[in-house]
Amino acid sequence: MVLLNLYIVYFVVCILSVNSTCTTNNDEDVRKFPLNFAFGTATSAYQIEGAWNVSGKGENIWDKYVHKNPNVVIDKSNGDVACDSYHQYDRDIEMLKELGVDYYRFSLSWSRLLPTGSVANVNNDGVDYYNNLINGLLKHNIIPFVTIYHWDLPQKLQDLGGWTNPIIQDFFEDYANFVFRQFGDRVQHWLTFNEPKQICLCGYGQTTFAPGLNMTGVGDYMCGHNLLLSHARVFHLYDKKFRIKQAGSIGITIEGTWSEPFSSSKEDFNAAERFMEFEAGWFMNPIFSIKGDYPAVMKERIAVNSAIQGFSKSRLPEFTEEQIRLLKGSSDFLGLNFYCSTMARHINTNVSSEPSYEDDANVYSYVNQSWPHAASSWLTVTPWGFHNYLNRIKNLYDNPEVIITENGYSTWGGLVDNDRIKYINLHLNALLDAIKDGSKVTGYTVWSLMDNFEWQQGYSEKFGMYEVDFQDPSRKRIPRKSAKYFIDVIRTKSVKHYDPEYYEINDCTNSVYV
Ligand code: GBH
Repeated sequence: MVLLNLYIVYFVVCILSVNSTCTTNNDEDVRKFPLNFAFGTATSAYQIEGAWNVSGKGENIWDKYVHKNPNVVIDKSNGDVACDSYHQYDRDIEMLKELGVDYYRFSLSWSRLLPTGSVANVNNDGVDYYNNLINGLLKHNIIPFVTIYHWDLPQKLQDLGGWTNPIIQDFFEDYANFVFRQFGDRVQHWLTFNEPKQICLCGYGQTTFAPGLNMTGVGDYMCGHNLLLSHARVFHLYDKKFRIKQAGSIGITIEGTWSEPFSSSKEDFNAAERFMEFEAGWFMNPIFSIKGDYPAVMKERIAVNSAIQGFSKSRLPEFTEEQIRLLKGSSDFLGLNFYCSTMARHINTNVSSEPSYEDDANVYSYVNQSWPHAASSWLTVTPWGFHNYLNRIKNLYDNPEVIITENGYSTWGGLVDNDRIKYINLHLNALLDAIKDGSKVTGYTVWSLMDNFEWQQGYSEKFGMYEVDFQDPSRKRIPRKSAKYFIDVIRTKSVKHYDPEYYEINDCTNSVYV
């Protein structure tokens, strides 16, 4: 997908290149992005919109989950009001304008548009809301980049079994058809899903995310299967019915964590590979590999463990040849969310009688305590892992176009967020290293535009380039230092080379800030 018109960009870059970037007098310290490279920032509906029961919106699984089990969220908060973007979207657009982003990645709330999940029952206020948002973005030349599903299933569909019931494929296809018809005349960049692995592992395998089914080794694989088939159907729907007329592109976002072997032993190397195959490979392999289907190591291990446990067939559902074919290549680009790395160690375990994803993967995966990390305990700062991960994608999947749909850093708050600036700088440098190695990365998205409802962490961990005052009824938003840093990156389409010997973020005094 080409997010940017080259000629306009070239013109802007020429004008801006007379300005110097932050702290450097040495041209060699400045690394330029390709001319058609695009920058953006991301949010998701449940995390920012609020207005959970306003103007005809139906209940979704996160509404229900957090209302019923307030203790799953660390500060017992919820997304009832969140950033109140349902009412404050003008300010959101203004912030995007301040940043100068090329695009804004946001998600549609299925139950705001279709309160029961079905196209038989449309909520026109919901349609108006997204029309206003999309039109407002376009008015300011900000490209809307729309995620169709970011975790908030209409509750009625969950009552039918959610992603474990194959009927969900029909509902998802109808919903996607509806949004292409409503918004596709102006939206040309689509993502079917955000992070299938999290939806299925955390929501169906564990209790960390809604709907909290806690059926590890069974519910997670059923969810993944229907989700992949739903994705393929919507890709082909777009391809056949909308692509020519709407001239857009459609992909999927998958999160990738780099897994670093504990030692140079073959066993640890295999454990790290197995970890990555069970996590992102579960969804990348069927769509992006030449051969298609689930990763071989997943198929083998789950089949063996299922047999030992007395199942008559594998707990991992099988694709037909036709389904493998439909899934292969069903994405115009790979949306990659990259945050961090983990360590992997080989372990010898006896398969327990209970089905379990962990047993199936059979990897001891842990956070290396010597790596720096963000406020979120899982979020280690490993830009080298980002570089490695991009190389892995290039080599494994025949070098697809990649858009970084999320990358970001959490703090406990405060406007001077030097650590976030450093994180973004390091990851942009790693991204440029990967491009140098031949990766086709065309866009970079910061998670997030502003602080928001961070799922089970509530409002405690803050990912925003804008701080949001959750005590203020109008949810006032204030730019952090990182917003100002990102403005410079976008304006100059360049980033300073990171060198711990002399790099000082505090030196950024020459930049033109808002
Ligand atoms: C993204 O997931 C999401 O797309 C976005 O909605 C979210 O706000 C953002 O990251 C920041 O978290 O607490 O140890 O159980 C990134 C992948 C998946 C990482 C869930 C954290 C929970 C780890 N995330 N995971 S733990």
